Amino acid sequence: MNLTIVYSTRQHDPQFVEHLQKTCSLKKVEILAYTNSGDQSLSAVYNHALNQAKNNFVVFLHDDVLFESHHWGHKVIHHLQNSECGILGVAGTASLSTSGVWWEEPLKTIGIVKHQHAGKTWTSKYSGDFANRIIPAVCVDGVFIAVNRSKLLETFNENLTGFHFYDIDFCINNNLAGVKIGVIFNVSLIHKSIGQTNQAWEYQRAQFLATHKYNLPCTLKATLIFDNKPVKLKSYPKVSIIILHKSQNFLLFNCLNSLAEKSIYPNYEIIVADTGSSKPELEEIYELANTTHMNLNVVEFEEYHFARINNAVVFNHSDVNSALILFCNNDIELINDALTRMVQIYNQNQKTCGTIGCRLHFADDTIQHAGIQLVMNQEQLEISHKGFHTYYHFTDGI
Ligand SMILES: [Mn+2]
Repeated sequence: MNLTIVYSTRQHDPQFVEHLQKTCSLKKVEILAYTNSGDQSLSAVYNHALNQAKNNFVVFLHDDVLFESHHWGHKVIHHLQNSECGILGVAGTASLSTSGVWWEEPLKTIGIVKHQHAGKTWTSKYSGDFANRIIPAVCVDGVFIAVNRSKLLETFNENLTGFHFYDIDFCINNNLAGVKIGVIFNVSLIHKSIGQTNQAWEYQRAQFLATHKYNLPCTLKATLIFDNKPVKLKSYPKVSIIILHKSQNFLLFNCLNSLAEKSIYPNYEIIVADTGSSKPELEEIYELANTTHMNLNVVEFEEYHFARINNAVVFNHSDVNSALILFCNNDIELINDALTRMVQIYNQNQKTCGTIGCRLHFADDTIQHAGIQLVMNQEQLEISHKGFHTYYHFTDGI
């Protein structure tokens, strides 16, 4: 399996061809360089290339990029071969708003690209880094577009003149036709441009919107990204799991079920601190405590005071042999073995870390927080939820 690389340029530059050959690390790569001073639109050039390319996998590039990673050709081929995607990019979004500007909804953008301009290099983090994963998108930026020709259902739109919006239009048309699109992270490139918009860009944005007015916004749901590989530890210190509860038993039962289903942690006790459930509700909880294989105890309190009750359970009701305490709300469900993973982090960082949390998602799979962050904002210390309401603004963990 091989790759065809396509780009359009104003002036032929043999050094760029050499750079592509060297960094993609594919001996038999086909490079189609089109010298075009502007008389042909990019859509026309790219459609021509789609017909000319010898290979099924084709990469469309700007001529102002530098690759940082070697073997990127192999990585792209691997992604295209092993995924459902017809189109891959390095930057894009899971939601294109009615403006047609893909970076306009920062909560839903995806990808990491370096930029270089006037001697400065900086990194645009449109999301966290997802290493070898592909994150689903509705469109990707034209700086780098890799396609699986046999999966494409639409070509580039030649009604779009010029050099802008050909990429977004191509993606949206394919996406609407059912082609899967994604962003990859293991191909690292520097774009020698700041991506500034201009009059031509505005003109073509208007052209694009005239066609796609009724297709926007075009939005995907957030996808839950998590690791599910079983984790084995050298030691399993005892954990006391403390859950405050009042009524709404379905929440507690879903929480406990998820723990039973997802976690293989062998050494824990659960203490449900009830703060005023009704008698029948309490009976249900006691019945569960008596029948479950989980090590579950119930303690009843007359009042509801989150801090005081947690303290009381820690000091008066938890096993003195417990090394660790997990304070857990009743309205969460585990999606993987977060308990074992948190203990793993504890085991690895015992000397430096006293408190460990895990990433929390809302029910719509967006992020509630990927940790709580403290930021000095001028003279003020601010506390906030890292990644709040974003799709992918967190870094994939262990
Ligand atoms: Mn460019």
